[in-house]
Amino acid sequence: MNGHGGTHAIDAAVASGVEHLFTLSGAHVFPLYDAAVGGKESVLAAGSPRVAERDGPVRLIDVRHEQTAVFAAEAMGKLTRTPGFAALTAGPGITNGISAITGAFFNGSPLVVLGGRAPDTRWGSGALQELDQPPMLANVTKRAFTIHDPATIRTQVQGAFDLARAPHRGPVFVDVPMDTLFSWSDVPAPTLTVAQQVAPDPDLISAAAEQISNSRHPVVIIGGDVWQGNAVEQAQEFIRGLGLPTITNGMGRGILPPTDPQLVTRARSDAFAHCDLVIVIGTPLDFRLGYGSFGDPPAAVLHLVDSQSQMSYHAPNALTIVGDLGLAMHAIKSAVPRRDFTGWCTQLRDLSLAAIANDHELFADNNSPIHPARIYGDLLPRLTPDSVVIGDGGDFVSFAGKFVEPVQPGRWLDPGPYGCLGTGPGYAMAARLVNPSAPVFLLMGDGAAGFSIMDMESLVRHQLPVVIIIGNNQGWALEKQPMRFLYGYDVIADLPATRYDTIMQALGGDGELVDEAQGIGPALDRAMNSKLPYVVNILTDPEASYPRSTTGI
Ligand SMILES: Cc1ncc(C[n+]2csc(CCOP(=O)(O)OP(=O)(O)O)c2C)c(N)n1
Ligand SMILES: [Mg+2]
Repeated sequence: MNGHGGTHAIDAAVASGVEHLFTLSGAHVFPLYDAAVGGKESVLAAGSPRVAERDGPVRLIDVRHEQTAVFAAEAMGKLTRTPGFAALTAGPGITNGISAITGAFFNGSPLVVLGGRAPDTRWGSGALQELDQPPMLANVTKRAFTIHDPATIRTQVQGAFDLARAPHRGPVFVDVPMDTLFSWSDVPAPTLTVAQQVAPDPDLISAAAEQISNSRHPVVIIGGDVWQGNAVEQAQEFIRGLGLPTITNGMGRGILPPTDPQLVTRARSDAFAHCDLVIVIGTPLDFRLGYGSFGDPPAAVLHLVDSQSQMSYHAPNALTIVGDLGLAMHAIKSAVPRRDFTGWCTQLRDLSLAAIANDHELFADNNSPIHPARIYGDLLPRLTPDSVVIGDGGDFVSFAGKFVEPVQPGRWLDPGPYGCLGTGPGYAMAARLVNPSAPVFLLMGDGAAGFSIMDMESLVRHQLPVVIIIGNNQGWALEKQPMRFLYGYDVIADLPATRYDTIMQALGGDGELVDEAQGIGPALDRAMNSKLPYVVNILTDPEASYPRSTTGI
């Protein structure tokens, strides 16, 4: 193909299944935009720039802050299991995207970020935004590199996409000097490489099968790599075939529906206190899982990971199996002789159902001020099986994680272990683009809302209606309560009762304030029926904190 660097980069993206490019305009990456819309003739034929942006070979979605471009691209990778794609202009465009790239790195989300770069011909002379960016990204990507030869853009960008989608998935950063990206070259498209599935070690499979057959109280934890690795069916067969009680986290949520008798997420502390084996599949043994230490004396741990980089060396008791998660689960299931864990599983399921039944008191509480949990009393009955729920915030999102149990995988998005506030509008943008007709609910803390509030305008501009529920407790509750606990007082934790709903109206969307419990349901209905992004700004009790048992430290 003959073209400038943008043409070759976009061609590689399209060959990798990319349909959207998230960005904020910068001259260093203009050739990408030119290729995404199909050049000047296509823009003229489209009749308007907005139509051309939408209907080109790759749809251009422009935002108001680069972090939103990367959050949206990351969410594309999370939801579609195809690498997301963002372009950031040189220097500040790229540094603005670093937190979001880091989040993708922690989440193992497939993502390619293409950065602009000052021209090679001027390098060292002090060109605008001249900065050697890959060293800044090296620590938070699978690979960060520069392409200097226009004739290699096609293959090297293709390589970036192949690497991002190979286990263990994650972000790849590549920058291209302006003179290289604007140069023309004629190169053939390379052949696509398909990552080989790594078969797990058969001896370790036998050892794992023996561990399961010898255990009395095993429990399974399913994490996001099971979803990313396309191993949902194998996970369901493994869990159901062996009758194992199961807890889900991150993008693993929804792999078992709430009605499944094996799902015991709400009995998690009882399960960990009394189990003798924890089978952790596709998620690290990090702070969310007590660093891999469950109960006292600690239970044995079987850890299935998709690549060497995911081994947790701090958990010496763990038997770790590296390889394709689907292959590993299938092989272990076939090797375990018939065991009956029904009694143990039923015990945990009953505890789980009892915890869920207990929620109803808070769900029906009509006292003033509104308890944050009360919102779910009206939200849960409105969630359809295809609804996507996104959390961005502190305590408010912990409540969401507790109460919302997705019916299908790929319908729940949280920021993950990096915990960066401000993911919301970007994640919502991707969720709406991927699911044009499913309801999308974005749950935000009032503090979180401030990080990316201007990108609510991007939702309006791109006609992406989303129901945005702000749990407005007038402060940073997740920091306020720990500070009180440690010092007996708190500072810098209070915020005003800001009218985020009228901000949304000013940005072209719609919204309303809710300050009494009976108003929540009707407001949600109006939001869901609106054809616009809609903020339901709910004033909640500043003193009602999430009953937290882990600190993350
Ligand atoms: C970018 C970023 N800055 C700061 C923090 C620290 N932090 C974690 S939770 C939290 C409070 C969030 O407040 P809000 O979104 O209003 O939710 P609430 O806890 O009040 O429900 C803060 C400041 C963070 N995780 N990410
Ligand atoms: Mg708050």
